[in-house]
Amino acid sequence: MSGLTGDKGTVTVVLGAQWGDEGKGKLVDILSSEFDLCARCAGGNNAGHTIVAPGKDGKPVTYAFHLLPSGLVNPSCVGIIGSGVVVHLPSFFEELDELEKKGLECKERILVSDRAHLVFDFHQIVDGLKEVELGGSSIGTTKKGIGPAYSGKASRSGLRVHHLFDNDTFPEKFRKVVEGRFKRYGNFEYDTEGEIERYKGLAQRLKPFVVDSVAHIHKSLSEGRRVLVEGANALMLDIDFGTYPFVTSSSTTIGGVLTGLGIPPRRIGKTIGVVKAYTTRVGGGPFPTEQLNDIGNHLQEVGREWGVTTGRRRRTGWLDLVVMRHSCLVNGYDTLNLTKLDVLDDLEEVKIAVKYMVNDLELPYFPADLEDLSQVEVVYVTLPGWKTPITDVRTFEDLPDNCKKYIGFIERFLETPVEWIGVGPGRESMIRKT
Ligand code: 2SA
Ligand code: GDP
Ligand code: MG
Repeated sequence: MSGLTGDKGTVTVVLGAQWGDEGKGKLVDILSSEFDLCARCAGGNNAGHTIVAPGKDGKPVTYAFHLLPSGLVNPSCVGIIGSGVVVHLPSFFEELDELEKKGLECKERILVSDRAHLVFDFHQIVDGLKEVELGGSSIGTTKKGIGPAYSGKASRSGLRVHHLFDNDTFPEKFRKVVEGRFKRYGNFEYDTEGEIERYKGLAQRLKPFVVDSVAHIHKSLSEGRRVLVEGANALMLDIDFGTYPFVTSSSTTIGGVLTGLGIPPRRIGKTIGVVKAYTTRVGGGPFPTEQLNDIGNHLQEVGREWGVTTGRRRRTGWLDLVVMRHSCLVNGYDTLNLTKLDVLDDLEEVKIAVKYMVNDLELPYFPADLEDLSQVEVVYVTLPGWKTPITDVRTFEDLPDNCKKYIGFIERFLETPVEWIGVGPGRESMIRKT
């Protein structure tokens, strides 16, 4: 395939446009054959990307990525974990081992930023304790310690990868941070000294992977290497632009690509938004088009909507173009990848949310205040279904007419072209509409 990369010296970015699990990993996997470096810029092992690709014997293998970039499925692509990511080292090594067990040799192809913040087990314990404290209004986090690690970073008490290599100061810094958490949450069970010892070993294991990621990415770009950025989580989970506080704790939008990798805006060549043909959300928080009915169950079952990291059932609903318009404003997608269109195959009709009304007045923008959001009445357009299986379709022209109409409606409403159309989980089940 040609024309998949942006201009020379720029990065191509893949971002989740809704509440996550749109199928970013699959697009990243497909694109990565054209790229030399695949970077993660935000989040941690809360993310979950499923890739179905041929293994060494040609049979399909399902890979689950959490912290590592999905581009690693391509054997000539190097993965890099940027400085905006938070890294839980035991999980990092577990994931590497798991991938190697599945026949994916990637130990020589993964780099970790020396500026990335570390997630420790105590962050995960605190994540759980915070959720308990919130009771009925808990966020529904993945309990991977993401929020506590980012709050440590923002309050300038976090520990970064490079801190691991200073044997004289690391133990004292570590004890101090744990003490702070004990003060706040009580003396939860935690073997501080045991962890300090464990991290001596982990630091030695990590050493060969560590780089100055800012220097590495800029050098790669100046040498003409092509860089792909894999977004984790998604716009509506962004700490600033999502449904706060029901969000994750990082910048999951285009801004997070710049701050998470240390690149200037002119380095962004192309931004692709990944949007599911319907909507899902894991965890708590508002979801205006949620369908707590047979339609919702159908989308859940047919779409196999279970979390990759926690196995939780994902909530489901109709495609929401009010959300998508907000998403397009913030991220400025050049093109879209509409995924899981095949999941709608059996439906008589398909609905798309196009307006939020309050007291008979249309809200001009996606509201910041969840109180306002809880009062909206959603206005839908209804389009006829196509009632035809599309998983084996490989060209846009061969899609059923009603399916093309569904895509055309989205493109016109968002004034953004759909470049890719997902019609099944496998690598081959993707149509490129040029
Ligand atoms: P956290 O753990 O602090 O980042 O959780 C905060 C909110 O962010 C949501 N979140 C996610 N939503 C969708 N997918 C995610 N990744 C996994 C997947 C999720 C899983 O790919 O399936 O396995 O459950 C993800 N990670 C975080 C989370 O639900 C909270 O609403
Ligand atoms: P990500 O977090 O955005 O990478 O998405 P996930 O991997 O968490 O969830 C997407 C799920 O949908 C995965 O199980 C994919 O294998 C699957 N998937 C991706 N694209 C398609 C598609 O076009 N059709 C179908 N049926 N499944 C898809
Ligand atoms: Mg996911």
